[in-house]
Amino acid sequence: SLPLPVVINTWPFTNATLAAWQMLSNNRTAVDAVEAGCTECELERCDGSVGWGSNPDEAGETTLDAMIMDGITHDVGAVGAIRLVKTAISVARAVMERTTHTLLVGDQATSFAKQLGFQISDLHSNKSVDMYNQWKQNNCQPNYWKNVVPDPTKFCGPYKPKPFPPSVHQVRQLSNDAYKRIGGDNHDTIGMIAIDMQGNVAGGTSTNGLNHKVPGRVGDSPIAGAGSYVDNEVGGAAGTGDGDIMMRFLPSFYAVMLMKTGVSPSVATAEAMKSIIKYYPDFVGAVLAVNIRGEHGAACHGIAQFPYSIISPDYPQVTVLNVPC
Ligand code: SD4
Repeated sequence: SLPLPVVINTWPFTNATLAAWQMLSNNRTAVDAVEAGCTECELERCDGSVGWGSNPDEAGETTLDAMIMDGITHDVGAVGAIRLVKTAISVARAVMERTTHTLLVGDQATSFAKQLGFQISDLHSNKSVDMYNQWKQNNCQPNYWKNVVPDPTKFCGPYKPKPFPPSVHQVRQLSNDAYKRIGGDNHDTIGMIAIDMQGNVAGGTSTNGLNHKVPGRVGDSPIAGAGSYVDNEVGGAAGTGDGDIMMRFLPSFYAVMLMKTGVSPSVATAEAMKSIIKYYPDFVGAVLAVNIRGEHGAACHGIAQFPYSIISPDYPQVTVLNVPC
């Protein structure tokens, strides 16, 4: 018997896995499953890295990135840095199903959601306000800037270009600081792949991005091929980690294309990681993949191990598998 249907997702976000599984068990589609799973994380605010009320940007606001991809049609819908809407994955699905576009961003993504009847809500929480205030008290470390200096009269920005280009070493130092904030306990984005009873594949992601990001920043998560990618004839992949780096390599696309040539999910994800590490040896992140035979695997870098959640006929109880990095 085929080890299908299957749901796999990043991190030990097992309630999300179960919410997606519930859909598949009721003979709903892979797209329904991915939306339900990512919604669960958005409402639960998985690890503070998904959904509202955490990881405010430099202006203190939480904004969300999400995408969904349908393996049957190859349609994609996504939102980048959407404001004031909690259910980013459902807005992404609306972009896919109610427009011929792929990605809407910022305020205009909010207006789109509003037109379709999505609730407009404040995405601040006590936690995000505390995080923001703490960052300001800590002199507003310009975590994601390089080659700039803070205005001395106003340390919390705006930032000015540095008079001279910094050395390669200084740039690397800045990047290292950014990496440190992503690893460790700061778990990430949900990235999920579901394959339904009919063997159709869907993928999706949802995240609030990175703490103190520059306002307007969009990460890898809503970018097809970066945050997630599926091909109904092959399988799917999804990523988590330092999205500013990941989106330069399209690791999900790369892993799926390797699987298409017959490579196993474990090897395909390892190769996708290698392509990043070659240029960014301090990269922190992970990619997981599953093929349409239900074989799965993941690869990671910069953390001790990467846990991912799975449920399928082979794992009838939701299970967290740990991949050493
Ligand atoms: C991003 N990849 O926005 C996402 C978030 C994440 O560690 O996974 N953070 O870069």
